[in-house]
Amino acid sequence: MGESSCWWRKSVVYEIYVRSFKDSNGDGVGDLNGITEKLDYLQNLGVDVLWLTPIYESPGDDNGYDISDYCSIMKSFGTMKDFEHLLNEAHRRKIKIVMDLVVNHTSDEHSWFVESRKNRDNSYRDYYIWRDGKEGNMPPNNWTSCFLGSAWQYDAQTEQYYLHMFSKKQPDLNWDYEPVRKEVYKMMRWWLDKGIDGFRMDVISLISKDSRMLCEDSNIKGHTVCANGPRVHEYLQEMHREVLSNYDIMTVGETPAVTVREACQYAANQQSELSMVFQFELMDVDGGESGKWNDKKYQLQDVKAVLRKWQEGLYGQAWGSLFWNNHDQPRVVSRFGDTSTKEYWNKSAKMLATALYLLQGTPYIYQGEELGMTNLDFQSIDEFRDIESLNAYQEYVEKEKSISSEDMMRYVRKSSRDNARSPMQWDDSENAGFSAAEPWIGVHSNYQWLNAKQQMEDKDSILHYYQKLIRILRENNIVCDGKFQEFMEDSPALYCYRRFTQEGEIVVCCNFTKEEQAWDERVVPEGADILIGNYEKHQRGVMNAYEAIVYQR
Ligand code: TEU
Repeated sequence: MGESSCWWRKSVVYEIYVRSFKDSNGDGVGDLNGITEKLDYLQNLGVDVLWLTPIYESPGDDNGYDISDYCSIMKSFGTMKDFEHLLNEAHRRKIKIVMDLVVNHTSDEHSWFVESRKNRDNSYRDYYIWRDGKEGNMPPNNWTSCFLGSAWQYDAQTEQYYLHMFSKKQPDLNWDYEPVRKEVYKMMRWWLDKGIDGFRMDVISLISKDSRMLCEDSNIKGHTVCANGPRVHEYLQEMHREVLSNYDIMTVGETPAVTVREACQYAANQQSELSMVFQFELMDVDGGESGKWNDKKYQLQDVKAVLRKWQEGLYGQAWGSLFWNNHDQPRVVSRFGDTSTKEYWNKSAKMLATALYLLQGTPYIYQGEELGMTNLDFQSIDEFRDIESLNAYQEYVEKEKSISSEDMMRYVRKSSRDNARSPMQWDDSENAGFSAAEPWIGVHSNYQWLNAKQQMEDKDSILHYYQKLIRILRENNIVCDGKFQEFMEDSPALYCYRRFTQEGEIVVCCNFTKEEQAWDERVVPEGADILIGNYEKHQRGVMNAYEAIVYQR
């Protein structure tokens, strides 16, 4: 597929965490018909593509990222008919649907694994990664899973260990075994033939394990060792040849621990693997992935350095994504903005969207971000549902006793994945209009004033600002193609850059602080107009608290 059909470069993606978006049948769990009900809302917002988190049959150990059947729908989400209806209704509104593809691992309840663990001669044995333990019945190496504990689980039935980079109910598939790849490609074609518009590929950078490393200890984390393994590009090129190249779709690779150089291979403009990468370096600026349970606050210079590196590194070579948060990350306005007053909350949420989405790359808006939804205010660990947070609490507070319960609660409220997973706040009725029943996870107590209904009526709302911004992102060639140049790189308060083509240029300036900042507006070209901003009146040369302003010539 040539570059000409890269429609996804001018698209705005909206991520839906299905379980928490809208419950249509009153069981406290979001579902497919709930999404269909809200398509008009999404069309109004102006997004082009919906990425649905996994909707397949799953025991739910990791909220659907543990799949037991790739070709059927999770019962609590609805039926295949409901899915087809959603797809049709979305397409009717010119909205595309991208599905989550989770093929680094399956659930241990998937029939392949049920077979695989039966005996060593089973024809599915090599679908997974089995190894003998080390002497003294120790795991083959010292890797830890992303959710803590060993990445190896002993299985008494066949007296071997299997590898799981995530929970022990998520055994890793063995991509070196050709039948696994064939099965995955077959399943992908099956979904594409139904008419879906692409895949978001879960931890796709981890699929190729270096077999020499599997029995070696290492002093870096297991999932970092596995990232960008020896045959990952070979497999993705094979997948592209056999499946992806036959459809006009978008593919986005979730690629933890990817370098700019690797990204230029995964998502090269020539398109022999994926449409774009989704990388996490920005999420590391405050401890993020490498040690999220802490109090660390970000520094604007670190944010700017990461953005600069990726803007310059991918330009003209490859394509990337722009995101502030997703279903695994805390809420952007709580993390990078200011929720201390309603005024600052409103202004900083708009400023953050402006700062990021006018860069080059496909924007990913996470449900509720367009309302400025905030981190949770849960008081007790019992209110959390996320396996990662619960395991960490158990490990550090209860087992190791290395963190006090009070500190850990603060860290969890800052970094837990559940911050993003509380129910979407639709209105001020009970359960925020998400469900008629008690939701599977608590609603944020601020729903009475922070909700979609209120913001639809309020012209100054974050929602209206997102609508306006999205319209610009979809139409503006400079935003899509322009080269990036930064001003005032060293400023710890202002983020200021220009994007330019031969056609014209835009200049963006954002104040990340509540203090007024002086800005030398000579960088704004003569005759430029204001394209968008979050203050009614902009005072030349002065950036107000959390002000964002964009000029275009
Ligand atoms: O996340 C993969 C990933 O890179 C994790 O390190 C993630 O960033 C972590 O959850 C942050 O705390 C994907 C999915 O997005 C996540 O929801 C799944 O739990 C995980 O894969 C396993 O499928």
